[in-house]
Amino acid sequence: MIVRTLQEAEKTARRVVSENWDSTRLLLKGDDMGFSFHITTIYASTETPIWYQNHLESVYCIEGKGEIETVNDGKIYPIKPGTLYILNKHDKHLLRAKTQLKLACVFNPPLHGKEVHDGIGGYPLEAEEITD
Ligand code: 9YT
Repeated sequence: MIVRTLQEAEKTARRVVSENWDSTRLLLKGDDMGFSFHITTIYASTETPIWYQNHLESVYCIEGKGEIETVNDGKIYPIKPGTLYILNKHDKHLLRAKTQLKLACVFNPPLHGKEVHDGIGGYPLEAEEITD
């Protein structure tokens, strides 16, 4: 059994900060669960290009207002509290935050810990682990 709190994890290397977001990675590859689980804050008035070619991700909105645009077909999906979006096709997309967004994110395969987006908005399969 493992128990962690967001409040404690935020004070450690589990909180990874990028240009448009920060993300506290509460459950990682090292926990051997087959997925990782993160609480992510997307900063207000930002647009982030994302393309997870190596990962599947589902994202549940806890707080805030925004939208996703899928790049291949130009479709726009509004995001509000209660919305779950599921990137089941490695969908290349733009994530727009109108206000600050709080998101709960699940990744398969799990992230190792220290990943930040590469040039096309994705993560490599290998990365430095957080082991605390
Ligand atoms: C929604 C999304 O993927 N945002 C980028 C950060 C990511 N959730 C992460 O690395 O935790």
